[in-house]
Amino acid sequence: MPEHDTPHHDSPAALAALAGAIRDWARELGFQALGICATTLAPHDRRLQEWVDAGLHGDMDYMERHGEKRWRPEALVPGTLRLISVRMDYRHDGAEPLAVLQDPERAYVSRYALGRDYHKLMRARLARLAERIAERRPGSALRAFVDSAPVLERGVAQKAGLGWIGKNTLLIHPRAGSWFFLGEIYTDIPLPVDAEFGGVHCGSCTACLDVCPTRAFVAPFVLDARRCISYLTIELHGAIPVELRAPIGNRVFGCDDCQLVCPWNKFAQHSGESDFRPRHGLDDAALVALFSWSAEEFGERLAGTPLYRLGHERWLRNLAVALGNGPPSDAARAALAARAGHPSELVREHVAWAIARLAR
Ligand code: B12
Ligand code: SF4
Repeated sequence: MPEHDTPHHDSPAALAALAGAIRDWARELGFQALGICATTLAPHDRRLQEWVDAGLHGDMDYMERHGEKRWRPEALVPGTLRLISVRMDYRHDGAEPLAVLQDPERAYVSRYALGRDYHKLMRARLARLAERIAERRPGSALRAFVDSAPVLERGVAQKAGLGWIGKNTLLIHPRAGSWFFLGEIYTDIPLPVDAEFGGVHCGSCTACLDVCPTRAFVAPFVLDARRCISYLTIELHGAIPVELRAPIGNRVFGCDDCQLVCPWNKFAQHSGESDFRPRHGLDDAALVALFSWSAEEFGERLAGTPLYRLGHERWLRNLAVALGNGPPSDAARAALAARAGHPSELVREHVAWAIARLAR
């Protein structure tokens, strides 16, 4: 019987062979990198705690709710010995981001959100990877996560050798930049671990800190989520603070500025994943056109994309802010006037703000 058919034979050679096979399967499933680490996440545990204690997470209560489950993988999934971290690139060809950002009549949707929701795609792929591992080693515990609140994904990825955490707090790899998603499998298989990624290679560069439209970085490596446009346009449920509306510009869902200026992103690979291709011209759409979508059109067009969970009301909130930041064209004024009596107080207030801005 060949060695790989003796699943519970945990000799170092058998485990090394299994780790090699897992890397091959991951590549076949469309992941660009995979690393393995043990369950100790220091110093990321302490930093997370400091971040939450300082209240920098805003209304994202789930950041504090999970307590030690976030930094102690064994507390989240008892019996966990190893964390398998994977990377999937998402940047696609399409409209040039800077050209869209510089055109105040267009809507900037962050590049990760233009195609199919990555949670679904990556979770399905990770489930397939877990199945293949279980076929080779029946009885193994394998649990997949993608962007799950209880997992400290960037810390795990750094420990597993996938890159360093940059001053913009994103995970960066010297040959891949930061335009990628992360996912994990927690397992009880004592696989050989990879070397953690050594060093922080941002040098004296502060491009990301300087470009941030809302000055959201408290210090290098520390983000005040409450000021980040990604938080304001995606996570925040209520009104966008008035003083932060103008710097949002035409960013209607998320923000990429601190990635667009990062010199390491010159080396980012474009994704070959057809599911991440922009849908409905979202990479370069006119604000007025998107603002005219009814709730039904919003639902039909955006189902299956990350934008869907925003809901029509917050979609209109964000678009109203962007229209208020744009030129006072007749089309923008008419579009806003048509929504001035919207049933939602949230929408009405942002529309009124935008109308007042354009009247100045
Ligand atoms: C909450 C959250 C947000 C919040 C808060 C972001 C933040 N920086 O914390 C908001 C809504 C603002 C956000 C925005 C975005 N997010 Co987000 N987000 C998350 C989530 C769910 C948790 C992040 C978290 O734990 N934050 C808490 C802080 C403390 O942790 P951290 O940011 O990792 O911080 C580390 C460093 O700051 C470092 N650190 C702290 N102090 C110091 C000091 C020194 C000296 C050093 C070296 C390090 C250091 O240690 C911390 C712990 O490791 C993760 C998924 C997950 N479960 O992990 C996705 C995730 C981080 N987001 C992701 C993405 C893509 C984005 C956006 C690019 C989306 C967009 N285009 O709008 C932006 C980027 C904004 C930014 N600059 O971070 C990806 C990042 C991929 C990557 N390459 O890094 C993730 C991993 C989701 C995924 N599965 O792919 N996000
Ligand atoms: S995503 Fe935009 S708003 Fe958020 S920290 Fe980066 S540059 Fe600032």
